[in-house]
Amino acid sequence: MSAVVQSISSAAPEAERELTDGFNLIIDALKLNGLDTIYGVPGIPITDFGRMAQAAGIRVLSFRHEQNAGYAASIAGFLTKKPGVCLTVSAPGFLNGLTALAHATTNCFPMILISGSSEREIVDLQQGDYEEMDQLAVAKPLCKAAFRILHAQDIGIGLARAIRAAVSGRPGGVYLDLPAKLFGQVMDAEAGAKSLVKVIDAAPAQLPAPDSIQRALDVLKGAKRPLIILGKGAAYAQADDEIRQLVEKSGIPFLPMSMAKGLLPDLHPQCAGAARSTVLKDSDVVMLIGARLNWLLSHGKGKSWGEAPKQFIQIDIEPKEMDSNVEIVAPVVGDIGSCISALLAGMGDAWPAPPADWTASVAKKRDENVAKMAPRLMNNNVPMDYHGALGVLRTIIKERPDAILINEGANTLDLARGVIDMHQPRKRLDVGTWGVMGIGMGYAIAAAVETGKPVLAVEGDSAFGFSGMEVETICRYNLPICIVIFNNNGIYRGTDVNDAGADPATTVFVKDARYDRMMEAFGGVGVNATSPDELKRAVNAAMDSGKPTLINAVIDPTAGSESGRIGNLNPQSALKKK
Ligand code: ADP
Ligand code: TPW
Ligand code: MG
Repeated sequence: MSAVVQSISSAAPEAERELTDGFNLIIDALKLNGLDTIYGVPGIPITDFGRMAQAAGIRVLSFRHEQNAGYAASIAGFLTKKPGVCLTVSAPGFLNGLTALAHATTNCFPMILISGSSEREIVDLQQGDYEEMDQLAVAKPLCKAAFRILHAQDIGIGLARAIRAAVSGRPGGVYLDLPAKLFGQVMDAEAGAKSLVKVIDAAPAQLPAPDSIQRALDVLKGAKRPLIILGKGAAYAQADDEIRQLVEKSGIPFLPMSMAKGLLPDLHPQCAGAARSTVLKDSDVVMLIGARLNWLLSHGKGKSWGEAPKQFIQIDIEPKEMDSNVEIVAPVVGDIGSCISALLAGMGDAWPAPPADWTASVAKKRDENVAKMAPRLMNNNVPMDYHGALGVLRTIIKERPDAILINEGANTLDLARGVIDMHQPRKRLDVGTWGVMGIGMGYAIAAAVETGKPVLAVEGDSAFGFSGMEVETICRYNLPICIVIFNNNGIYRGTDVNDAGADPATTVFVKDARYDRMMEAFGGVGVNATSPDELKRAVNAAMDSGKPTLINAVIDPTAGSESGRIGNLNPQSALKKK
């Protein structure tokens, strides 16, 4: 650092020159690149940075725990296609934020975790600095890229690299390590301004090879029972019009993955959401658009995919994704917007409709399943079961299609995903690739902040507990968030008993807890709802008023099943007592 000051001081006397420092350069670099919101928790060495960023017009949202700030940043990235920024203090704060950074990487969301860190010289000699940790090394395996900036004049380049790494190609999490000393480093203001980089075309279009498009069209044309699967990569791409055109022009039934619901409305005549097992089993050609063949699609093989031979076409920006689980006969590598445009151009004006017996059988199956479900959703049972409560929420989302639905839990997640139809793109945000509990309040806050839309968070009582303290944050920023807790007294069910001793069973919580009072403690609205009618009234009032609201929806503790819909993944001991 002294070198910088010396070289400047040879040019002009100190007093006459305008100076800048690390604090200001980081703020200027963020603003220059349109990164105008930071989610974080203050402390050494970033307290002053947060204040200065706020004074400079950056929105700085202070959370109660870094993990929630990190989840907020990750979903901000998904919603905006700009990296969401999370700011943490060293070691413990950094580690708290790291879970969310890994989550962003796993889910292909662009995010930058910026963390203060302690002095390199002391860390590297392991001399026990305040909050000592080699954060860069710890972050590396969990993110797409990790950088450290040691000199003020490198801030511009450092942030540019972080932005590009986060949003280009397959998006992901990036770690940016800022040692405490950097913030106070002083340099000439003019040279500082020149050192900043406004990133041009951060995520350049990646055009697919023309022959890959032709190959895909040839396979698609030969299909007797084609299926399109839309994943959250397709939602992220914001190529909504192109995707709709492709689906409608091809006439092929489509199946949306959880966070792709609403990309085309769930009530679209070609939607096969309610005929999922049929289309997976019976299809002969499957075109994946921004969806991986991971556990959520049973790796593209096995019982749920049926006996009939299957051919996969895959559209993805990540070449290494191809053949990851099964052979991909037509890989199409590029960004989804460019790939779909090329497919549309190649289809011409006379694309043949898929065989009518296939589309008719899919539609029939779907309509049967929807009809079977309908009466259960209209029940007004007390205590409520999941279906009675979800029937109400389904109607509310239909009437308020621009509201954003956040969803986590086990039964609360799986049943809500199936029951609540989505009508617009990127309105359903949930546990993602890891099925992680704890995204709830971070996602809700970022969704409200980034979009200005009303937010409805449908939360299992366990799921909510992972981020529940952020209700204070919601009240502090007065965000239009309505939280509905499906309170069944525990994880999966509220009825487990421990016969071996006085401790409660491992999956149950305090009976009949009143989560609504947590919201009241911070000045928000709390409601205890015991029937679908009460629930409906309370949610509508919350959505109308925009006031922070928490509704404790009392759910029959016997209604859920172990692990929701994925109980098959749960290993069971054959040696277990009782
Ligand atoms: P889901 O969980 O909904 O099935 P995944 O997260 O498994 O979806 O898959 C998303 C895929 O989308 C990833 O493989 C990612 O590389 C890809 N992807 C993300 N953005 C784009 C884009 N703009 N263009 C093409 N592919 C993308
Ligand atoms: C970070 C394991 C999966 S689902 C769940 C847990 C703890 C809670 C289910 O209970 P909830 O829903 O929310 O009350 P319901 O309606 O079925 O009663 N830690 C993390 N992530 C996961 N997925 C777990 C633990 C889990
Ligand atoms: Mg529960």
